[in-house]
Amino acid sequence: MINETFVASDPKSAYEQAVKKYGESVELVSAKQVKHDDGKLRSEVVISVPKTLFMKKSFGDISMEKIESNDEEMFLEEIGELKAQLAQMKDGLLAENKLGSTAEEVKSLFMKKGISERWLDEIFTTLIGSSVIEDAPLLVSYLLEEIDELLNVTEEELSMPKVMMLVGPTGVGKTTTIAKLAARYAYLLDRPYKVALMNLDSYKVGAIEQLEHYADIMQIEHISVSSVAEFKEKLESLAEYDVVLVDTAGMSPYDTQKFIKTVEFVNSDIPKNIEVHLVLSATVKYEDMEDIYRNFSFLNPDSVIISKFDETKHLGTLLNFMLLYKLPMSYFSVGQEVPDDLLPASKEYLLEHFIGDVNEG
Ligand SMILES: Nc1nc2c(ncn2[C@@H]2O[C@H](COP(=O)(O)OP(=O)(O)OP(=O)(O)O)[C@@H](O)[C@H]2O)c(=O)[nH]1
Ligand SMILES: [Mg+2]
Repeated sequence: MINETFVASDPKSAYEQAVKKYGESVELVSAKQVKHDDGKLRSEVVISVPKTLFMKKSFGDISMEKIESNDEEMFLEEIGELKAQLAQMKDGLLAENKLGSTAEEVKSLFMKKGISERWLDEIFTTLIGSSVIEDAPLLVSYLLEEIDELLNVTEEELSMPKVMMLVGPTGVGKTTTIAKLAARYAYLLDRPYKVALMNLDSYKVGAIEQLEHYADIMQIEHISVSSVAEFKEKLESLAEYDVVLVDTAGMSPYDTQKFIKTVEFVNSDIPKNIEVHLVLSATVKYEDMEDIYRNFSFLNPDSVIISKFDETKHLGTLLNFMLLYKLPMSYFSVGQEVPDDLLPASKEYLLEHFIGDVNEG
């Protein structure tokens, strides 16, 4: 695949240029706003297309053989060989220093619980030769400590006015979590914070009503906006609010148009600090994780809110996501009740639940 950057005054036009050139099947890699030398902000959208399509669209029908010179082919072949050799060496190392049955058992237990072999192998290679590797309880504690060290938690910080935007796949609990956060900030902390709720557009019938309903019950300001200009304007009018919680429509990782639209809001030049929280269900499937990360990462999430903790005992897949992508966690949603079922993120809580699962074997 080849990446190509398209530049325009806004991300939507930049993306449209890409679609015009390559068709609807372009894969979005990133979208951001960049200040150019002339001082103007422009949007850069990076897309990825198969190399053959790139050649065809960029150089017309010039024979591919000419472009793919012998040199390049040889170079690629050499890289391929080197890669294969490296993989062989790594396998050899692990096989040679055979882990031993205790370590193999612990490894397969963690793998069964959802932790990736790649991550485990990295840790085990550093332990080969040490006594830790022969003592199962010690080894389990060691692995848990490693996990604990790699996890990150963001402190709840409300001293500066801010906008918190919740994004994430469909149905993960964004709107419910917004209601819980609103109640927490407005009524449950050391002092009442001034909170407003905002809906970005209404992609779905009933989406606005759901948030409005919570706002009514809690007697909190609720606003719905449908354009970036309106977003900026409303935020200016909410200048004296401590927190503006922004609800967005659920996005399938493949719904490029919604991403492009949301990027425009995230990157807009607004008067307040904007924090993007990716809401991820604890029940996330291993095979969906990578797509979710790849697509939502271009909204530059500051942290992850984990929802539906109560719906699964198996947290390995989720832990694996946190270990791989190293995003800090901000809150845990542990049930449907507003406002009770919300906790500030805690490593202890996550690890305790994971250990419970590991102990069950
Ligand atoms: N068990 C459980 N259910 C939850 C939790 N959080 C939300 N839900 C439920 O999940 C369902 C969807 O919640 P919403 O808040 O509407 O999810 P959403 O992400 O806003 O959905 P879309 O806007 O459609 O993308 C509702 O039935 C919620 O009650 C949780 O932590 N645990
Ligand atoms: Mg919703």
